[in-house]
Amino acid sequence: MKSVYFGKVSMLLGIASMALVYSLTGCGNNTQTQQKNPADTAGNAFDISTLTKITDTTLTDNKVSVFAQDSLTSKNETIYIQFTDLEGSPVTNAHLDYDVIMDMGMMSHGGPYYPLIDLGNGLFKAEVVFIMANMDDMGEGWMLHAVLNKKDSLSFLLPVSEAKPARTIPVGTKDDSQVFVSLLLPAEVKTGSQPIDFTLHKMDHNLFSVLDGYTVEIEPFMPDMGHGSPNNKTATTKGNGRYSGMVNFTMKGHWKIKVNLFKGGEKVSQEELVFPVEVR
Ligand SMILES: [Cu+2]
Repeated sequence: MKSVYFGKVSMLLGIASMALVYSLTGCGNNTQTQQKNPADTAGNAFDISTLTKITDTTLTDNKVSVFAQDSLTSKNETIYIQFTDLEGSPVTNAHLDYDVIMDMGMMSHGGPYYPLIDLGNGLFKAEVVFIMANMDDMGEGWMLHAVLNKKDSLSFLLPVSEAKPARTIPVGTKDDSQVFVSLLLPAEVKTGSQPIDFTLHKMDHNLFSVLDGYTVEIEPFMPDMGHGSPNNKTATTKGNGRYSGMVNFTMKGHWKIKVNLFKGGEKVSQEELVFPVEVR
């Protein structure tokens, strides 16, 4: 399996070389614009009371707060951005653009992120893949840049710690060089057959684009007991870099999921990825 240490070093080398082509003025040109999502806006107003506030800032007339399900770690994360007036009432007509940058001191780089979804009531949903954790004494770390109503520019420092166990792992591939494979399962799951989702993004200099057309082959096994499980289903493309399959955990305990990328029936990932999962 891939050692975390070597994964980091190779990622840093890749990032150092792409720093040469990165400029701070260039980061605005791939800013994602918001989308309306009928599925998210059709139901009742989204309840943010169960979320954790990560950070906030106050403008002349508005307050902008950033929420997440829990703390942020180095994986595919969903972030919520809320606009209110100074009294806390939602600002319903806000327009928002955003991007993410990691400031590592000597250099900066981006990461994959999806277009914003407008949940209504001044609330927006962003999905970001933090490809590494903030590192002590190396720059400011991850920052979320938001532009409100095409004029007010805001920057939020995001505390991103290391995901344990790893949920986003880089791997070399035959055609697409470095690919970030993100497993969307939490660290702990229940027994039984359940959906297993991944996102795939390729890194091309400082651009991170979604990667479709692969299949993600999964093989769960229990290292302590020397067995796997039947009736697993390879994750196949759903578009937008998203893949979905089925995984079957037949008993409680420590499981690992071996993951390989295939394209046109051929294995194209240069090494097998291993994602630990605790089944309770
Ligand atoms: Cu970094």
